[in-house]
Amino acid sequence: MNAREIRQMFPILDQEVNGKPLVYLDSAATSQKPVPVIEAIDKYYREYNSNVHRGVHTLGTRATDGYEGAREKVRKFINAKSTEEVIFTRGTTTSINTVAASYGRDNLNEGDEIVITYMEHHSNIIPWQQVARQTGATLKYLPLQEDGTISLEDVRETVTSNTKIVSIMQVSNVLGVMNPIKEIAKIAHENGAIMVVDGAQSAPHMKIDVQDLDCDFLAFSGHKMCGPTGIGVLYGKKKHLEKMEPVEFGGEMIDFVGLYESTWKELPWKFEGGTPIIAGAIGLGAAIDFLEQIGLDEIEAYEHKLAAYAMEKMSSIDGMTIYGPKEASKRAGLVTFNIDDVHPHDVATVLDAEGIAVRAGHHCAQPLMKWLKVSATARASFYLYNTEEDIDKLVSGLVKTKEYFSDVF
Ligand code: 7TS
Repeated sequence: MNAREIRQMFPILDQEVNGKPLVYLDSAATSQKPVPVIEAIDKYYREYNSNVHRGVHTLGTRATDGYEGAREKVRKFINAKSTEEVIFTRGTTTSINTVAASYGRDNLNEGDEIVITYMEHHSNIIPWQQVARQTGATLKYLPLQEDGTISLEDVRETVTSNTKIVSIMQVSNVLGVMNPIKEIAKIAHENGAIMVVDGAQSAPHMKIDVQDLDCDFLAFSGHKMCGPTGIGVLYGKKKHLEKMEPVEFGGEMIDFVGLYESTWKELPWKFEGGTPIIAGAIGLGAAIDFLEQIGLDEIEAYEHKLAAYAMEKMSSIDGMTIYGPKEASKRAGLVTFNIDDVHPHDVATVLDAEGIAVRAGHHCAQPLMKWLKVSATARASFYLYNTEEDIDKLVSGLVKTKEYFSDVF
């Protein structure tokens, strides 16, 4: 399938916005959904909507098979050893909060350190701030190189025998950098720490092998990888998950409930209190099938090509500042930028009038904005359905933005 054929599988893209064909360049915020994912969810609700893990009736069994079948698809997708290590959550945010509130709370003490970086998304900062406050542990920030990349030398200096948790994003949602997670995990382990990976921006775009990375936990969201909102994954090594306490208590996650004490189900269900996200999981399973049919390596290579093309075209615009590494080979498929002194919200507004959707703001990364010494930026992010033509339209839109604001001021 080429990009044009892929694009046709996303019905939402076939529309006009403000009288112009839609150019969707905000997939880092959320991706669009292809027909097979929409149909899988539709089919579940039309044909076998039922609660899971409880009844013997036929619809209940079909729903349970769909839900647990999706778990096996996720297991294969990230090469986890067992489905016991795959927990369905609401998304990356919930997954990281679960690790912090359970593993963090039980394993951190005064004097222990949690290492994160300046480039993290708020959902990989605040849960650690909270658990640091509760346990007396200290939050330490790994410095960034001038171009926003991480140096392993800095990792070796920052991670010490006091470090208990290292939590880092695999791909930055602002700088587009791809971090050397496997190497960082090795350094973390040499120091007796665990490695938590925020995979929100990597899982949709590249092959992930949790055994090869040797990470202890991995968090990602379905909605950024062609799946529905409201579903995500927490992968954890069984040896950790087995010892961890659930953070939500109630139906579904229990084995025996007494008047004053209760016991939990085995993995992974002890972490899935309440009626689970059944349609979401089934939709995520369909998204994984879709991405694998195209091929994650192919998607990654295609997005690198788009990023290189965008970097080349965009940097030729006068007054353009692009954040993150200049070399396209170090970047994933997104470009964060500012143009002259135009406020990024104004950039996004002018582009929207041209039918082009980009994100403007702090991208839930205020510490990184501070590090970049800006209050906000604009960002164009690409996915498998974007084409060079989309980037050409973005570049024309940016030239128009410049002209518009040079006329105003
Ligand atoms: N981590 C990273 C690296 C992210 O990019 C995001 C969302 C999250 C965590 C949170 O994911 P959620 O699904 O739990 O919300 N990033 C963005 C973004 O860049 N623009 O909008 C959402």
